Amino acid sequence: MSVLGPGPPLQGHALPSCVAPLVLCTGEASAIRAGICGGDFQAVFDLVAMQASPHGFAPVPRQRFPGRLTRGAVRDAILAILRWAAPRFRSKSKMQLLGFYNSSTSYRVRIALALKGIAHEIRPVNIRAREHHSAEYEALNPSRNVPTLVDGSMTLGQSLAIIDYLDTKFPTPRLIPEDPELRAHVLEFVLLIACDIHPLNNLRVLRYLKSKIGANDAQRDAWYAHWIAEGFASAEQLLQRHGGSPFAFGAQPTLADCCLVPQVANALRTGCPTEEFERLMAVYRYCTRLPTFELAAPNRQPDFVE
Ligand SMILES: N[C@@H](CCC(=O)N[C@@H](CS)C(=O)NCC(=O)O)C(=O)O
Repeated sequence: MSVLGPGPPLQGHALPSCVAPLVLCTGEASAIRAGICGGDFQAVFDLVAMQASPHGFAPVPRQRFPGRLTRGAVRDAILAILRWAAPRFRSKSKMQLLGFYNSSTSYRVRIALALKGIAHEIRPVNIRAREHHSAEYEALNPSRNVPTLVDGSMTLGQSLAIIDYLDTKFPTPRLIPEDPELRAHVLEFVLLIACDIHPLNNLRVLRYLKSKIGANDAQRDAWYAHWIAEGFASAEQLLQRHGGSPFAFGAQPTLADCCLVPQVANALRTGCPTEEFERLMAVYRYCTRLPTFELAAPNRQPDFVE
């Protein structure tokens, strides 16, 4: 008898399907008596250990689990996960994220949602087809850009405001650190990306360069590469001075990783040289191999096109 349901266990929006068999396992003493043992316990333990990993699903420190599996340890772990999961699934209407698969600001929020395991729906808005200029979208977000979060009757634009809202509502794992010094350095790094790099290379700016200033493709690409190179050089220095490992600022993911990964992904997609930025690239490579970050990647989104 297997206690794990089919499919990947760690998708934030699919969590109930992996919690359900665990509920079965805790709720039905008879099932335990009937012989959930050996490999099954190992499977539960692996799931629990993944949930408890530093990549942030449940507030269950990994070391709490003994090397030898006992029913009590597994039950405690499952209950901890359920306690953690309950507020995320209690509300009847899921949060909705309106965004575009290739938008780095939408990608920032998708990473935060995945790290926090918050159930949500993705509602694609095709910015290449100018859907963000529709009256319907403007009613939700007057800035006419993505992303927008809809949570019940509340709508919210600006990726950093959205992540701050999520961080306040679901503080585990915390993405904006509480420690004053760490928080200041994370925000310093984040604002460099969000205020100094990203706006210069945004779709509307690149379109304006071509349509109003008369830049050709090569000039537009040179503009893009210039601001990436200059911005990444500063970001690299910040990480070297204040950063950590394996995430940008140490053992836990923060808002810095939510912003770093999409910005590096954009630079790679547009062919900008990045290898000289060793710390940035090490963090990018580490993060993008993790299941949580993978869930948020552009090619995993419903509106993705090759
Ligand atoms: N500061 C905003 C920027 C949002 C933004 O510019 N999003 C881009 C996609 S990454 C967009 O919607 N661009 C549409 C356009 O430039 O027309 C945020 O962080 O949410």
